[in-house]
Amino acid sequence: NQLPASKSYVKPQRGDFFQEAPRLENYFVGDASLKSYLTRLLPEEVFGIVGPDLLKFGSRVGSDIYNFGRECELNPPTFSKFDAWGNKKDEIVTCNAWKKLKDVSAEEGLVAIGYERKHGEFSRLHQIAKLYLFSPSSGLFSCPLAMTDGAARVLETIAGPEFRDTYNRLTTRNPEIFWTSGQWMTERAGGSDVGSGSDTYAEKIMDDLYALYGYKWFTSATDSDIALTLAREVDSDGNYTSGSPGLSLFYLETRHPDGTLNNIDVQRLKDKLGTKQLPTAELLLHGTNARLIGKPGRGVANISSMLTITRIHNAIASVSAMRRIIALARDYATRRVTFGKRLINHPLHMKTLARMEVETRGSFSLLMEVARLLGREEANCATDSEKLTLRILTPLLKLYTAKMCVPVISEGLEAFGGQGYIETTGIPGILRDAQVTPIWEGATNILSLDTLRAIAKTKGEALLALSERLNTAMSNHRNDLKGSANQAPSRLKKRGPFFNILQKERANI
Ligand code: UCC
Ligand code: FAD
Repeated sequence: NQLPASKSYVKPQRGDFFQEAPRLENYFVGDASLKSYLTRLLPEEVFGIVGPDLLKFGSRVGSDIYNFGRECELNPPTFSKFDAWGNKKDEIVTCNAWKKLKDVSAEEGLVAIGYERKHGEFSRLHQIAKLYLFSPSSGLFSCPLAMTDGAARVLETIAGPEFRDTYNRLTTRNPEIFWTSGQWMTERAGGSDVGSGSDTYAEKIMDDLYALYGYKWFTSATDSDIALTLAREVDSDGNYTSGSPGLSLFYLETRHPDGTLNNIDVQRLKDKLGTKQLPTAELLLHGTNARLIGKPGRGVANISSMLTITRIHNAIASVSAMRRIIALARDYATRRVTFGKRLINHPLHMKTLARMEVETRGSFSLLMEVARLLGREEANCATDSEKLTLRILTPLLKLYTAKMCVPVISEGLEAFGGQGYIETTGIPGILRDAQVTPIWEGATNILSLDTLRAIAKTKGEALLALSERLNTAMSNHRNDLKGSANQAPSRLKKRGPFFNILQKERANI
């Protein structure tokens, strides 16, 4: 064989082919299920306000907010125990983008919308739709927001008027005064079994003012302004009640008015598999000033209303991460060519994406149903049956969406081939962060047991309410399917291969 005269192919070269990256434009515009759900569920006048807000926000979560989130991923928090001269400073340093995300969260009303209740029973739907757009771009600022929302609910429903100023700070749109909250429940001996595991003691100083002594094993968003926590009251003779009935709920501010820590030693930052953007620390409380909230000994029951909210936020994180990776994978499928055609034209690839889509849409519907019910409960217009359904669906929503998001996101990562494994694409972080959702806010088995608790506490009424709701949904769904089967095949075809495969998948389940 003779080499051609030019020998151009033997010179070193990078080649002419560069793969186009996946692109997303406006996240609200691109999310067909979110748009169609809100159009269907919200009254026209409410959609007239919510729609434009989400449209504007859908663009931000793809631009400045996305960039802040990436900056948080690339500049994780650091911890510095001492200053150069050996003085203890216990400083958790977060990047500027993390601080900006706090301001954005206030300005956009990401907690406030749920409490202003401008749209009555639909306010939670507005807030949760907005958080759903925010979460995958948020650099995990979604985590402090979840706990802030939960704390606001506790202060609104259980705490007295002396906590009004704090409540206002948690629910404000003014970044200058906006505060976030932590939720410190877990200790070394027990994250699930909090009643047996809690070894934090509360010594009364006077009235409702206490000093807390203990070691909190996991505290996320440790840079928060306040925290709700559990501790065991000890009397002057050192007596206390063990187990869950001995636990009370306490409110604390993490810093004294002069800016120093409120008798809290930061021991270290956790070295985690994911959620690296988020500071999670171990804390030693040595006389931390705190105030009792609610009745003594009702700590677990009182913090449960916080758990209801944070578990719904957990589901927002799980479902929106699934949605994000599918959106990216779908776009990529229009840009990546293999075996002579774009991925979107390989039926097997599209079937893989369609399976993910079905799982995500199911999870999304469950999330929105819970959001709808929560909004109705808080606007005092939920029926008894709706309240019971909300109680039983909340643990089911959390456990199911968290469990499903890990395999769905793993599959989504594979849809990018080797590029899905490359850090700078931003895709690996989605999988890493998903793995925490089945663990925190109650591991899956604990949520299964909470479902049984909901059934037992209501003497089976919650299960009955859910089964009635499911029967109605199933019969509506059967009618919908009948309706779509009657559609002209040519109309289905026009919607493209993705839609056709989705229809088949729907028929299979
Ligand atoms: O992980 C955490 C933060 C992570 C960072 C934030 C992520 C935000 C979301 C993501 C966004 C990106 S904080 C730690 C979370 N920890 C947990 O979730 C704890 C998991 N363990 C449990 O849930 C357990 O089931 C316990 C602690 C509740 C079990 O305690 P007990 O004392 O053994 O439970 P009891 O005796 O059954 O219940 C005590 C009382 C009862 O009320 P009464 O006395 O009136 O009968 C229960 O009905 O508490 C009530 N209760 C509830 N009420 C218990 N659970 C609930 C509930 N879910 N709803 C209503
Ligand atoms: P365990 O309770 O020891 O559970 C271990 C396993 O046993 C789990 O799979 C569980 O499902 C199973 N199990 C336990 N009991 C039962 C049972 N009765 N039946 C069947 N199975 C059971 N906590 C906070 O309070 N505040 C925070 O800010 C916070 N941030 C966190 C951040 C991260 C990144 C992580 C990973 C955790 C965080 N946590 C936080 C702690 C988290 O809430 C706990 O890890 C979680 O609740 C589980 O508790 P545990 O680790 O003690 O596990």
